[in-house]
Amino acid sequence: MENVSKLEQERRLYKPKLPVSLRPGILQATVTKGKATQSVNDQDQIAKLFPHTYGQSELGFEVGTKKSTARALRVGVVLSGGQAPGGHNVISGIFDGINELGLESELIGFLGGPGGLEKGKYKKLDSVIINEYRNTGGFDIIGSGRTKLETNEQFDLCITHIQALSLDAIVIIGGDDSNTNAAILAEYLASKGEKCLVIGVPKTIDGDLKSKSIPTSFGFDTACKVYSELVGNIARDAVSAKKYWHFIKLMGRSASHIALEVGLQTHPNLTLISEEVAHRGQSLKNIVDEICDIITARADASKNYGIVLVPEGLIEFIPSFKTLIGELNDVLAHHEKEVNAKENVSDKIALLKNWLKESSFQVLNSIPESIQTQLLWDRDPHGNVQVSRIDTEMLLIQMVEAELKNRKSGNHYSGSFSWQRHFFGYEGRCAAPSNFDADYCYSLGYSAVTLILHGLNGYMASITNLSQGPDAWKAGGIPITMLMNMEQRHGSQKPVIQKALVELDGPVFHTLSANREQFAKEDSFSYPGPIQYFGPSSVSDQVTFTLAIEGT
Ligand code: FBP
Repeated sequence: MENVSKLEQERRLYKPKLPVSLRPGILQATVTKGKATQSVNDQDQIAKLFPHTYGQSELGFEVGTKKSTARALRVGVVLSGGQAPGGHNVISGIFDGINELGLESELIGFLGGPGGLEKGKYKKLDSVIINEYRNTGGFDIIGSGRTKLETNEQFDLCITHIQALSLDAIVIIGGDDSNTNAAILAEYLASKGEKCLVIGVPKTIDGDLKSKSIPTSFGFDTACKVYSELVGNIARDAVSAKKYWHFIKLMGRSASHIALEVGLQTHPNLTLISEEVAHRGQSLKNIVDEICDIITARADASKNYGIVLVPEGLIEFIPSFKTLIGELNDVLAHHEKEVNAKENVSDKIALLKNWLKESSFQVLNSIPESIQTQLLWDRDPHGNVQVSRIDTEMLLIQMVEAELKNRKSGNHYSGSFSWQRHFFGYEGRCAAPSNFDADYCYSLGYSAVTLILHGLNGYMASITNLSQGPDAWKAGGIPITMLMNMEQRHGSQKPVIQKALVELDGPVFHTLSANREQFAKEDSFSYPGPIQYFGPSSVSDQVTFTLAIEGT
């Protein structure tokens, strides 16, 4: 039986669009220098840690009057961290880009993420392989992983493989943590006098790798469109059956950009935004009360159904939980073995009492055992709690149920409450990239090659003006260090890329908050339907509300 779906067969023929400055070819592109840059915070410390790569200028590409000299390139590529739609197009952009420079150019794909670079596991990517993966979702062309490159031993192993393969450059396609890896590797190679360059590409469905020069990370567009289709379908079911409250957790480890975007696309009765919870200093009880107020008001209007969107990272933004998780991270960094040696959760909690502050211990003690267990699960290699495995929506449902019972006994609520829970995350991460992501990713791949051709190290490929369509896109690059600051990780201060959270005084959040009352009371759901890859451009080339509202 045929393995390649009809859609994939058609999509393989799609020719992604490039920014105007790269259309005549990479050799025709010139680089214009902007101002020297600084890190977002902790400038002195970051400058000291990155003496070779700190303070470089922002760059833009223009169409030049004469061509640069062609020079075949040997480039290694790494897919790092969580999957995001469009990764294969970054790789096909790099492949086509280096092939413009000479037939002896070669693209080496390191297998299974940064670990592949460390262990020297790779495969050569030729046109047969690349053509199979054009415009497809997933990272399966070479696989991905979350290994953190941080020790000199790891970097020295990378150098051995870089030298053996005579690589001119490595492109690391990743999120904030992976691009932090890229910046550190770039600095290390430069400090050792290695000629190999390191270029980053902004990936993550979470949308939190973002700045003025990086209007969005790739994958956010497609993932949000998939989740919005699903949430819209559920809303239509809710309004048809009129019997369930649906609690839908949406992926996005930390920032609530996905929940906000999906909220704008579908108009649920409540879209929780973690950053707002933190800003208002809300407790879990405050959030539950807010949900119950909406449920009660709708029950009074005979509407015992609705939709609540819960951002995946919510729990980490509730101030008391934030403190608890911060303390747990530090404690586990030093005492993980002792804690894991205890078999049952109650023994682990009793042991943790020795190291946690009393207030944090009380918070941990107040939550169901299932959530306690999930909070203690291993951190990822970058020290993050695995929030995708915490049943926050279930915790809310249980607490809402209890509160509504209370209200009923006091005659403050007369409705009926039946619930359904959902978690949408992995469903969207590997979808076939939308036209936007297909074009954006291919252009990022091309931009990465342009940066390499011009000998730039420690840069991230960047495309701006994204809301205006490829004819108006501006390609270039920014030094990765300009996105960095110092943060507490694994129990000590580390240089990392600062996550871009939802701005509560920004126009995107304002659009949601201006419509909240109406969304809560009425059935003003919107049904975006599935991603359209063909057909009228008004539908198939739509950008996210986030990009359109920000106009970036
Ligand atoms: P990146 O930051 O690497 O892009 O990963 C994002 C993400 O999809 C988060 O939204 C989610 O919390 C996490 O990955 C899940 O991790 P895993 O793939 O290890 O289950």
